[in-house]
Amino acid sequence: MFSVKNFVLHYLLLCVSYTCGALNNKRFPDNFLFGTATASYQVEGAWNIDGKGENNWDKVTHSTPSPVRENATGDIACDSYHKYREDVDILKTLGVNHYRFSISWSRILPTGFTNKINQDGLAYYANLIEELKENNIEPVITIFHWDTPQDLENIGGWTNEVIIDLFEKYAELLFKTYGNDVKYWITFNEPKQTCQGGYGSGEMAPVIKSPGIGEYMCVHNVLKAHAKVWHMYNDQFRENQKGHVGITIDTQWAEPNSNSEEDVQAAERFLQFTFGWYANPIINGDYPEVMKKLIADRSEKQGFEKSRLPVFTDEQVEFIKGTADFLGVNYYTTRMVQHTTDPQTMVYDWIADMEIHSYQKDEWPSTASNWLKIVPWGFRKLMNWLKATYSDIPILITENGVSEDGSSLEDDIRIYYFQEHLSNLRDALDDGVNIFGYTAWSLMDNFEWMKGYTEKFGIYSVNFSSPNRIRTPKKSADYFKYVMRTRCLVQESDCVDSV
Ligand code: PNW
Repeated sequence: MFSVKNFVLHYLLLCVSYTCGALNNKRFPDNFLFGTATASYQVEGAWNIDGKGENNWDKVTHSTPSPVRENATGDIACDSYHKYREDVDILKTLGVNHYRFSISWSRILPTGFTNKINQDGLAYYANLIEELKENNIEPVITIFHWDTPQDLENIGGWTNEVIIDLFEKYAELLFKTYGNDVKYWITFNEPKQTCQGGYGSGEMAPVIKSPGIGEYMCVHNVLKAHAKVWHMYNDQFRENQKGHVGITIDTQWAEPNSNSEEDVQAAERFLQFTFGWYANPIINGDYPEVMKKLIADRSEKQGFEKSRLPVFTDEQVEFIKGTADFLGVNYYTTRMVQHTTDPQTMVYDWIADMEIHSYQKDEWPSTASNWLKIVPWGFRKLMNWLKATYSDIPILITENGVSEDGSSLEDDIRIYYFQEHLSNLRDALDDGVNIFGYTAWSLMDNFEWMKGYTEKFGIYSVNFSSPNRIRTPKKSADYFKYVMRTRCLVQESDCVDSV
């Protein structure tokens, strides 16, 4: 169990195994939010219960052959649909300030349209919100975390612009129903995964492979939908509900491979293509110049009549500009980026369009997820890049975490990951970055998309073979609890108050 003595010992041991910097010993400010996150498809289960409609992840996980590891599905997952009270109890035990979860569109609107409103679905989230509020936990709600109603997916999903108005109607229903109790709304979680994964590389639902075309069409619609929802909230709800509407974007930090001008520019290009693709329109009104130019040039060489990157009209630029009250940021890992000598001019997809080469260093510790090497300093660098690039927009860290294979509840690697990342985050606060909260991914082990249940991100473990999905704290839950209580990363006698 967790004790200060164990903690010191433990940290020293971890430092033998991994490279440790000195941890920042300043307390986090009193008003800084700490929480944990989940997403509807990953935890709820009850995929066809009480009137929920089918969505794209139901469809993909039920297809044969299934693209998901071990043919796993989210049919039951953590069964949070039935066990939400227990989830809130756990959150209370941890002592978090907020809980980030997402709403399943097809649980509320089974067809995606407002022709049919599922009252049981509405009641589920009302109960969850009430339970959270009673325990003084602030709900932070993601409106869309990748689960598109299948009826809409059938007609092209996010590549068909009809979805924009339907998404607005869905969001309007959420604001009307829950808005008095919700201060933080996130329109989309990681449009890169929805769009590049869903319609570009085909590695995520709906598993459409249309590289260089599909992902750009998808993002164009996502950005318009985001802006419509922000304006609708701003015009109709903000005055009474006084909440904040943002979007969550993920990126790895891009570290230049050398300080040559070419590598530095390549790393900046990576960030503009990965983060700026969404953040630049939302903050400044349009896609990053470097993206517009490169994709237009490459499209021309490839024989396209116009750029594969769709163009916003002046009116759309004005409409999309300034539509985030805060940025949600998901950070997990870092890549080294260098200038490429092979720009693959005739290949069209988002990765080739960047014209870079990237890799991760062998010496960076890795985990159960092959893409996730542990690079805590990348977090601080990313925070400083965001401040420099988007002039002090408020930032909420909406995800940060690490996986293991579930073989032990002694998840030292996760404690190490949290300590080092939170320390870098605390450094970023010292650097003057405007960060108001941190959300760990994830509250509990859950359906990790195409990896099924083989990669565990939870600070609570879930026994997926027990009928009632028993939750058990891992060792990191104790550390997390300690940080929530003390707002400090090191042993209490070494903590200093923040000024
Ligand atoms: C996030 N990357 O996805 C998602 O929002 C979660 O639903 C998911 O469970 C979690 O991360 C862990 O995978 C990401 O390559 C997937 O940097 C990949 C990356 C980042 C986030």
